[in-house]
Amino acid sequence: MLDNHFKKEEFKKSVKENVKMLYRKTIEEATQEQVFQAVSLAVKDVIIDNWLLTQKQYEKDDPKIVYYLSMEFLMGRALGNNLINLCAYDEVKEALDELGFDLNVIEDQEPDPALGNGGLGRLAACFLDSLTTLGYCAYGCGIRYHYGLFKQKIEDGYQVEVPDNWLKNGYPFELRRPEYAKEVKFGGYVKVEYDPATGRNHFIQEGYQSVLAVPYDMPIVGYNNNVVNTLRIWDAEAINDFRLDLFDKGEYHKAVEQENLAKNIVEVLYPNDNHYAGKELRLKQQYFFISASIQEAIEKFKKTHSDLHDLPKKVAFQLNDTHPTMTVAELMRILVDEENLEWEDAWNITTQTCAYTNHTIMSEALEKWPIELFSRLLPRIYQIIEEINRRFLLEIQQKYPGNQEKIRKMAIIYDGQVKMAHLAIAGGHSVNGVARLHTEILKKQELKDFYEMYPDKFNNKTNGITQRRFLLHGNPLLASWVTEHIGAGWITDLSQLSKLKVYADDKKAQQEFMNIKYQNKVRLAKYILEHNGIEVNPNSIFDVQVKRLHEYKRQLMNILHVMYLYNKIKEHPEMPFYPRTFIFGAKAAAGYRRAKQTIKLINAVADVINNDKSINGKIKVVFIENYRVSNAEMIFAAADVSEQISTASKEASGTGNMKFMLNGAPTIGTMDGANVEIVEEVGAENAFIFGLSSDEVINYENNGGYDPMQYFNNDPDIRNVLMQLINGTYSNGDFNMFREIYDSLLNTNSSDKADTYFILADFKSYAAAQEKVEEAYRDEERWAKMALLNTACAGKFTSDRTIQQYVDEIWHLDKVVIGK
Ligand code: CRA
Repeated sequence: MLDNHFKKEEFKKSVKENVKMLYRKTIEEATQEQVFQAVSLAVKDVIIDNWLLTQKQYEKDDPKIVYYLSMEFLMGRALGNNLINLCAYDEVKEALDELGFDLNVIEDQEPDPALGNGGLGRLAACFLDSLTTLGYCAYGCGIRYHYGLFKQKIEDGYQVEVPDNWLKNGYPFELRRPEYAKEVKFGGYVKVEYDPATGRNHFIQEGYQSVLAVPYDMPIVGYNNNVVNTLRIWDAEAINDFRLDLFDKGEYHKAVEQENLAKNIVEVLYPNDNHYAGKELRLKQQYFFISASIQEAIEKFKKTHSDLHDLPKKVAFQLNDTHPTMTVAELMRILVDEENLEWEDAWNITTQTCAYTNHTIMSEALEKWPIELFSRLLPRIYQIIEEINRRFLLEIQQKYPGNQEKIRKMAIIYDGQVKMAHLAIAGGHSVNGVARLHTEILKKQELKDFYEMYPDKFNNKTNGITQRRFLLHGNPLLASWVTEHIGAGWITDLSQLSKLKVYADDKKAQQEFMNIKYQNKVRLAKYILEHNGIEVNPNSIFDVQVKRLHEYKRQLMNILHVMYLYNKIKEHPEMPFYPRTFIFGAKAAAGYRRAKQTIKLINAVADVINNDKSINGKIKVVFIENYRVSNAEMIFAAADVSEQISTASKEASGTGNMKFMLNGAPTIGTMDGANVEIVEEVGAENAFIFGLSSDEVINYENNGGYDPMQYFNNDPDIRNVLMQLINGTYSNGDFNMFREIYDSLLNTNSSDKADTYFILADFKSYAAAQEKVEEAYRDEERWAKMALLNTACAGKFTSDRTIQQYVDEIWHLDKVVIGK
């Protein structure tokens, strides 16, 4: 084992030295941001030694490698997390104290690398943490967007997007690796040349434009094991030689175009969660990072192996949703066109190497590219997909002779479109969903035909989260308390949390647990006061819904319920009511109008209720601006109630639900996604479940929907709340501000379906569940027990468990020990 521990004096010296070298300043003169840079470099120095050691060990052991291919990695800040995983957090905190700096403030200087939208991107980040902590050889492969997900400002209650220039001051943890640059080609045409010597056709792309993909590596530090893996994100640069060549030929225009291609391609992350926008630039981004990553993987493999038929023994490609599905065709291109393998051999290698994770059944998220666009941008890749499709259709016909319906539903190319999910399923050996219910819906509904044809490919991998970030770093008080009671084993083996169950009825433990929750609420209240100017009462129930804003997640139902409660309090001021703070945090995709209106509604309701003195602060509504990984850690730690209220069947898994549970917040939710498994672990008596089941929802959908009007007509409470959307109550008399939301629920003047997400159908059972929450919270002992049991039963939801299942059932990786 390498002694990676921080010798305090040495570390202080190195920080001062860095400040001097970087800024020509003494540490006393340096700004907090400059100290952040200096500290990060000192930490990186330690990490790099382990990074090198890990590399050496990999060279020696030659383990199988998984490449986790993803358009998104929502890493969150690195400094604090790296210190946690190096087990050096306390030492560094002390060292900085002695230098006159506060580690928390230094951590706050780091931009929050937001190279992802929501759950899918954050899952990728948790997976890298777990892969490394478990000692597996893994690369994350993605894109170095120059602008990550926009920063959210709230102005007059509306969301305003501000560009996230996260690289502005330089990012200390990345390393540029120009020696691994790759050329990626777009456009042009394919020339076919017959080679009489081999009797084979050769396919040569000509007249193309190209960009240079330049990798930047970020270290992924394993917990206390000296393993450091790599997140490799690709930047784009113009290919200079080629440009000069064009200038010579007088093709100025083409040269400039090539420069622009490089500039545009990695400029910005598309801000859509669970939604496919069909933009040409997005397709370019996909091929760009896949081509570079696959070229690199093959090159690396060939350095130490001579036979490409062995690729599946040494390499696994995991496709994080369909965004990286180009992998299948690019690998075929390299094997057939460049390595001269026979098609059948190449196909066997490809399908044994690739595996696909599905993250959604939302139809608007399905990637279908128009043939015209695809074949123009990627002419050779398109030809290869045509051939894959041709052979796939033959297979279908063999299995289901004469069944045109199967062809129509399963073809990879159909109706002028390339269907990426179908390519991902045909081109790999594994298809997995991200929670048990989701996988079952895939098998029975969305991917039924594929499941019938390839039952063995389908499997479930319920998502997980890393406890290192979301408990050890995010909730230090609770983390210490847990360690005091059951030892530190939970940090790498979360199932040990179950040892806390014996404390569920222990008065002292309950009090300590709730006291920690209270302190975390005070911490969040302070943040809210500083950032929102709203004073909240830490003795009120903190009821929290933080996640992307999406209609299916039903933030609208939550705020309508707040309106309903407010009406009740106004009508019956004497009725008992336990004070509640409803906390929201959510970004809406920049072009998602309905979602943005919902943000405005939440803020409008907050304005009215928070300023109504007559209700004595019984309800407060807070919309936390710019919800992101860094403030999420603090929010989960402070939550009493976890809102997981998606329309059943729509939320594939959810991962926020697990972070709340781990931090001791019971769930109010529907039987959707991983909520089902959460309830299974913690017991129905320790959660608040309501609403239609997924079967009921799917049943309605398959039979033409349902009629929300009946609820409007028969339920005066619902009617009142809906009327308030159009009578100016929350809009200073403006009847139109929330008209569209009202219409979406009832559709009085259109033939479109109304209330597609069953808000009115679930409203009353939601309200009833919320009453149960209040009742349970009033009983202090009962609540403490529930909260404690949520933490105690969260063991299943570590991403360490998820990753071990991927390893055992899909990737079959070898464990590596450093210094062995
Ligand atoms: N939006 C699902 O909706 C799931 C994550 C990670 C999502 C979540 O329920 O927890 O993936 N799907 O598996 C998605 O991005 C393209 O589909 C998500 O983050």
